[in-house]
Amino acid sequence: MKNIELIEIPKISDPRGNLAVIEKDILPFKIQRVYYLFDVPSDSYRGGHAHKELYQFLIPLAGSFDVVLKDGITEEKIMLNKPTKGLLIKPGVWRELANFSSGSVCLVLASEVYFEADYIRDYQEFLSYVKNN
Ligand code: T46
Repeated sequence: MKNIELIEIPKISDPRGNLAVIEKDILPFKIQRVYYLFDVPSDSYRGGHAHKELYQFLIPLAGSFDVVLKDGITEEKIMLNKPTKGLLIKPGVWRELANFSSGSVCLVLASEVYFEADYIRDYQEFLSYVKNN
């Protein structure tokens, strides 16, 4: 699917513990906001929306979870389970997050501050939006 990309985060291996680093060239946007999902019950479902302008980079800092992605034509499910592999989601992609493992943490780097008007939270509205854009 276009508008999504799995990106490897450079890692510095060390017997004292590994270090992964995200510098500005890795992402196609300037980070304006950072948030994270934690203490997520395993039967919980998050997302269920798309964004009009927002770029986001999701990193499974701990544990694992599934991300279902829809662009109005195709659908893809990606399991994120490595803190050195993140998922870039560009605008116009519906996302649903589920199957969170115990203790999982999802870190999100975002291109804009929080702005509710950027969300499309209705799936039918999303389908019309992608058809017309
Ligand atoms: C996304 C997935 C991966 C804020 O006040 N500021 C924020 O930065 C965010 C992200 C949320 N909120 C408020 C809005 C809602 O009242 O927190 C509440 C929960 O947000 P939401 O239901 O959108 O949470 P998720 O986990 O379903 O979705 C979030 C992001 O909103 C979304 O952009 O892609 O994580």
